[in-house]
Amino acid sequence: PPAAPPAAPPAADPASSLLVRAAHGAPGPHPPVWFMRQAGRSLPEYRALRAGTAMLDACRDAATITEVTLQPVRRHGVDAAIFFSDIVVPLAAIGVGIDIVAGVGPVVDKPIRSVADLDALRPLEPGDVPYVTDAVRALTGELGATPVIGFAGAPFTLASYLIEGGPSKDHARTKALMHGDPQLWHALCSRLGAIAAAFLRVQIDAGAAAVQLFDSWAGSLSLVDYEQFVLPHSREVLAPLAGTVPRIHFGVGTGELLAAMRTAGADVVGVDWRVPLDEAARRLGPGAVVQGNLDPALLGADWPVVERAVRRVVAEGRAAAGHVFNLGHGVPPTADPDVLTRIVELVHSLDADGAGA
Ligand code: 1CP
Repeated sequence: PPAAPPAAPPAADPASSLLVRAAHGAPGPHPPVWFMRQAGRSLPEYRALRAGTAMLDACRDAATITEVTLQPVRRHGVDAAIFFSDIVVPLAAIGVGIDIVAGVGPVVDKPIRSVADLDALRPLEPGDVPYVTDAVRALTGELGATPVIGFAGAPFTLASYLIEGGPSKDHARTKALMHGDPQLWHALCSRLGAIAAAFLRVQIDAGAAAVQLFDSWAGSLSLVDYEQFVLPHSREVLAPLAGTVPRIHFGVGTGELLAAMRTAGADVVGVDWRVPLDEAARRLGPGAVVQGNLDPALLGADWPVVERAVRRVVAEGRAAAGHVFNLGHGVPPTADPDVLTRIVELVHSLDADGAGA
């Protein structure tokens, strides 16, 4: 009979990665680093691959998702891969009329204005997004010890696109509906929360080692409104995932909401560039782990300016129980990819505890 194959070496395990350890507040040699929107338009290899393919079509093809997700890991040596998709992908997958228009963002055919419109939002089943399962599986196989971060849009941010019909600066219709018809608002957000939770589950079941819930536009709300209208629904998404993988929760302009967002069930709270990480740690309270928060606009400055700012962010992050280095929001399309690579190298040279840095 043929000789038995040699025992496979133990699989490298993302559960012991820098990212997962930092999320649990465990010490590491240096902060893990990844960038929101690292997979995307700042990379020439992304633009080449995407040429002629609509965004949502790219998000429905497992081979494309896998390649685009890997591109920034290969190029920059980041400590995590963010799954290439979009927050509206699960909505499109259940048949909501939505497209991602180049240069605009998500655009909805028939904005939600009444209870009858909720019929469009049926629950998401894993079979609705087979390309997500396939791509996460392929990625965890390719990446070994490097974690794949799954993500979803939080109920408020998804609701804002569905109600406004597209991107909005003031979220006026969203706030009018929230206050004017709280019953419809809560019914809408319950459905969106279930969809987001199911989308995260699919990614975790396929091997994602961490998840991020993006409530990008929650910073447009007062704390009182956030606590009454949004937090319960974000909690419905994150709380059931306790004990699975680390949960990161992020929004822009959320300085007033940080402590509340932590109580949604976040192991790591993302902070934009407006609040220094030591102040964020103070607002969050003991044991908090932070992610952030280099101002993306600084990527366009001369390297000595970038270097000083990166060192400051890492130093301020030491005030928290753990720190995942990131930008305060996504990589701008105009960013020079070489600057991102240099930032990764710099962060990797800095001690997490400050002893030798
Ligand atoms: O054709 C293109 O390349 C379109 C640009 C693009 C890309 C690359 C969009 C349209 N989405 C994405 C990918 C994407 N979207 C990722 C994966 C890549 C990565 O992070 O490396 C992620 C995590 C998202 C999530 C997303 N989509 C958020 C939350 C993150 C954030 O930036 O706050 C939001 C708000 C969206 C909506 C969206 N999709 C696309 C755009 C331009 C927008 C924002 C529109 C607006 O201003 O409201």
